[in-house]
Amino acid sequence: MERRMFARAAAAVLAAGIAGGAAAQEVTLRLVSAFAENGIYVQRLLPWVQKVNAEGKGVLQINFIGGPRAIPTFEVGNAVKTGVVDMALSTGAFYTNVMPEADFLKLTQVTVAEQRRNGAFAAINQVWNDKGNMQYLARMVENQPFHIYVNKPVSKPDLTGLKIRITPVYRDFFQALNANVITTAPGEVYTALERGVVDGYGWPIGGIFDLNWQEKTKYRVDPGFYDAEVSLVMNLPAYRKLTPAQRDFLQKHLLALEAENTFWTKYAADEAARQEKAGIQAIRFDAASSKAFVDQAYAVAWASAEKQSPEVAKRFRPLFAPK
Ligand code: 173
Repeated sequence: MERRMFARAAAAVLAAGIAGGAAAQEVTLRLVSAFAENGIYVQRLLPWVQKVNAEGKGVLQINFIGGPRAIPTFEVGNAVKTGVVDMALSTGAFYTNVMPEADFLKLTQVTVAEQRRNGAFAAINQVWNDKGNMQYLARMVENQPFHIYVNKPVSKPDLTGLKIRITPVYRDFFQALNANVITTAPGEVYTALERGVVDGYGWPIGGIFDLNWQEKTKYRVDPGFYDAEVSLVMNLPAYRKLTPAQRDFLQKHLLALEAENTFWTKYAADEAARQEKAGIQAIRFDAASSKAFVDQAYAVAWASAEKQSPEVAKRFRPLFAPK
């Protein structure tokens, strides 16, 4: 090629590159939720999305597609992994079909801020990148322990003879307590209770009113155990395609979202009071049994984690341990 022609061709390629770059300055990310749209998690996420969109003109926009009607709860993880959607609000228990490690995040006993400081967040991302083709973006729920809710009284930490709705969060622990377990998405809990298919269910301290489960709930077993993990995850190639400006913008807003997690402590107390008002009775054990109950919950879950993914469980455990 003659020198001048080459220069012209190079200029054309460069111009196209700049034009392409300019067009790529605003990206729109498709977001779905594995949790119901009218539930507390999505209700807290939507104002954040609005803020991102208001401040992200020309940089980054988020298009909220919807909840489990758009993509069924247990399929959301694969949708993120394969890039069917760019981003999702979910919990690890809903995508153990992508990697068993997803469910380990319920075992964190330090704040997400601390997880970012102590290397837990980076360690999580290494696994999420390698095994899930995902970027773990932000945890938007903290300080929401799980509980057992039942319609038959229990007097000790023993679920013998009871059919309990679960997700992977509760499976090993409730089985260790002799329950018969049935896995369902949150969207099927009400009907399962109504039809007597289950005698109870696992759920965090907050949110049972969102799907009217209080109508079908008599007791809550205390204390709670683990910490509900609800997070934003993103398809890894989509994340890597972001320009530095887009990534910085997103990161700033993800940290702002996490900074609002102080909300959950008061919400837990408010929801417990609301349950009491609705006639849901707390079943409490003595101090020694309560401690044994919580200790057993963690022991059973870590034993299961170490069996499912020994190397990752070993890496996570010291990083998730209380300070
Ligand atoms: O559906 C569930 O009970 C569950 O696994 C979960 C996890 C995090 C928050 C709320 C529910």
